[in-house]
This record gives sequence, C-alpha cells and structure tokens, in this order.
Amino acid sequence: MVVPSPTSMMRSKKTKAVGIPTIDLSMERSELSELAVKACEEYGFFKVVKHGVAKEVISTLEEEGNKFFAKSTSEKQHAGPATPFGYGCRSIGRNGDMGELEYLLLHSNPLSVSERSLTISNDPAKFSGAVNDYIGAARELACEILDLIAEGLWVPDKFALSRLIRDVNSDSLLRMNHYPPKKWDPSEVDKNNNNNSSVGFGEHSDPQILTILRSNDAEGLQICTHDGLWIPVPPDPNEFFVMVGDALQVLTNGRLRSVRHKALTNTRKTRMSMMYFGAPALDRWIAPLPKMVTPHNPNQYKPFTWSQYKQAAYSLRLGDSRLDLFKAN
Ligand code: GA4
Repeated sequence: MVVPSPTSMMRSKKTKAVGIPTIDLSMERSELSELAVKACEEYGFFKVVKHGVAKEVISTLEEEGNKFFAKSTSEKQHAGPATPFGYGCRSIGRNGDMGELEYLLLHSNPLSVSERSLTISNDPAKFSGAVNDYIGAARELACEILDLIAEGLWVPDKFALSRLIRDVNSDSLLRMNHYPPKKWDPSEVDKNNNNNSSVGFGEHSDPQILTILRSNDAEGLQICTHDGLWIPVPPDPNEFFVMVGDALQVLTNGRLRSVRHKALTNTRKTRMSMMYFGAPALDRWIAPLPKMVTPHNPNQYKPFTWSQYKQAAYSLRLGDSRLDLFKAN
C-alpha cells in the first residue's frame, strides 16, 4: 500500500505538505511491483520500509563517517580532492557549483575503496569493511527495487535493469554528505521568509539509474514534484529513500522521470546522508528498453554510453538538464 506520510516542517511559499509514497517491502510481490511503478511515475521518489538491511551495517558506516568528519581540516584534506574521488569541501563538480557541505565521494569498486581508505581512516581495514558492507546491502536493495520496477512495467527480461548495476564493472558510487548546522540568524528569516535556510546541495537530478539514500534524523532534503512544487522530506534514520535517476528515465523511455531534489541546511543539527548511486559500466550503451518503445510512445532518446553521459554531466552545472542533450530529433 502507498501510505501518505504527513510532512509539516519547513513550509515556505513554494512548498506544500503532501504525502511521500511509502513502500513496505514485506508486502505481496505482485502488489509491490505495481506500487513501486506508481510511486516512480508520480514522484520519482519513495520511502522503503521493512527493507531487511541490518541496522549494524548502517550504524557502522555512520560511525566511520562521523569519525572522519570530526577530523581536523588538514587531516581531511589528505583524502582530497574529490575529483574524481575522495574528500571535498563546499565545491561540487568541476564548474563552480558550491554548497554548505563537506563530503566523501567513493567508487564502489572494493579495490578503489581499499586504496582510498588509507587516506581517510586511521583504521583503513575497518573503514573499507564498513563501506563495502554498506555498498553490498544498498546494491541488493537497489536490485530488488529494479526487479520490482521491471515486473511492474511488464518488461519480459525481469533482470534487465538490475543486471546493469550488478555488473562487476558497474560505475556505482557511494557518497557521504556532511552538512553543518545552520547558525540562527533571525534577520534572514524576515528577509527571505525561508526559515533561515541556505543551500547545502543545490537542485539537481542524479545522473545514475537509481539512488538509495539514508540520512540521520536531521531534516533538509526536499524533492520537487513533477508539477514543480517543493516538498520537504522528513528524515527517517531507520529507512531508505529511493530516487529515480536520469538513466532510468531513458531506459523507461520517459515513463519514469528522474526526481529533482536539493538539501537545505536549516536545522540546528548536523545532517549526514549516505547515498548509493547505482550505475552501469562506463562502456555500457543506454537506450530505452524495447518494451518501453511503442507507436504511441516512440523512442525519445538517442543512445549513449554511460561514459558519454557522465562526460556531459561533468561539462555542465549541477542544476542543468543534461538529458536535453540526448533527446531524439
Ligand atoms: C549528482 C549525483 C552524485 O552526487 C554525483 C554528483 C557529481 C559530483 O558531485 O561530482 C555531479 C552531480 C552529481 C551532477 C552534475 C555534475 C556531476 C556534480 C556536477 C556538477 C557524484 C554524480 O554522479 O552526479
């Protein structure tokens, strides 16, 4: 069942309190696949409960993340820069985007994780163990959801989507974002009527297939509905949030659309989010699945490799609509 959960915090002129779809993974499979597709069609976003991921897998990575971000700036900078992978502070991507955050960006490949861990942690084996366990669990969850989506879309090959991120050469990533609490400035509330928010991570969609997000109990995440309304997402540290990425939009020929989202730092608490971005291998061609192309909905995108799409993403700004570059005709 899709259960609307009330959202009440952080309302401003451009936000609206509406329900975020919630999917209980312990439910009957046939019902689940329909609900997953419905949530992806309507919001490109949903919350997953009863997901089966062990609490310790989450808490161990969270502790490791907290230990890292508690280090001194100079120590953290040993793990930088974040291009292509490592520690980043404020600067996002390569074209001048900035946000009120610091982060760790890691490739999901275990060898890459081990190598990076040497500059990140005083106990690299523990850190890489925590990261690999978390990635493994998040990947399983992403695959389960992709299989449900494929079923709900009546795609004949039920593993057509999950196979892309199970690939040993998958370019999936893990990101840990650490947002400092916002210092309270009452004059800003009056000026902007925006609850003293500033942008932690600006508006964008994720380029990958599917994102699995988990955060601590600090608010800040907002998603944009397809009709342009911003909805605050109440944090839920025990559950995961799922986001449709640009590549899934292409694979489904536009039936599921990627969700634009952003993170604000309007909380007195430090926010830490951990995202697994499920992506194909770099040389993998991405094009609408044959089942999704019909006379009624002809092919909407030119085929591209994941590497070409990433290059396009990194040549643009965070908020740019990079899918436009690959529209057919
Ligand atoms: C958004 C999703 C992931 O966090 C990310 C981001 C990447 C980065 O921070 O380096 C990008 C951004 C993200 C999309 C457009 C480009 C690339 C910053 C940027 C300006 C790691 C990803 O894959 O794309």
